[in-house]
Amino acid sequence: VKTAVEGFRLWPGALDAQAQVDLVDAVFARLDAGPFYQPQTPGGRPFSVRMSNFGPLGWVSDRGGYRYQPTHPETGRAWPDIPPVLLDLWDATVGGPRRPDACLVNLYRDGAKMGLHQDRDEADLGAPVLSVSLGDAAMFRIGAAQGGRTTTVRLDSGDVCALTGPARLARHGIDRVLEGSSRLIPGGGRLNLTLRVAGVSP
Ligand code: MD3
Ligand code: FE
Repeated sequence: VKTAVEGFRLWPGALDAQAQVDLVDAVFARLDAGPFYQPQTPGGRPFSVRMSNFGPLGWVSDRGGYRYQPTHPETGRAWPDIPPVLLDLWDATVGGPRRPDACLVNLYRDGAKMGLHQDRDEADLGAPVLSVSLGDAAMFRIGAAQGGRTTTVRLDSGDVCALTGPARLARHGIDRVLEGSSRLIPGGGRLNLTLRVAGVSP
């Protein structure tokens, strides 16, 4: 896929139908231990996206700012483990010296979207990010870190994308979700799983 950003890689349909069902099962099996919640921006506004995390570290946002922390902000419990199949997918796609220690789980329902932003709360901004889309399709927007022109890419259920090198600091967001375009997610909507190397090397 041609985009404005070098280092953006897309594997359309990387996960077949059965792999998508299995991954949704793996996510839902962990939600009792790490339920979705609605984070707030540092300015005190609620995100329209609901979030949870898997792994040693999870991305959270509240009036104290953006950060990674080892526990769920509402339950105080450790985040559930990252589904092993996602670590295998990391190895098979971006690989590298370090495996991810954080998996942000975003749930888009009822018109939820995500404004244009950069991801820069991770300790090593040289490490890649890997993203898996499940459920309803979404229109994803991406442009260079410095600003300027952006490109829209449709992300369908089972698509995997990687952000490496210059794309790591790209501006990106989700303009809209095509509600009802998939029946994969119980209760409907779109799930996005993002694997990151968030913490410092052990
Ligand atoms: C480009 N999530 O969680 S995934 C996020 O679909 C986030 O939920 C979107 O942006 C979603 O921060 C987009 C694709 C993605 C993920 C991480 C990136 C694109 C990225 C990091 C750097 C550049
Ligand atoms: Fe992001």
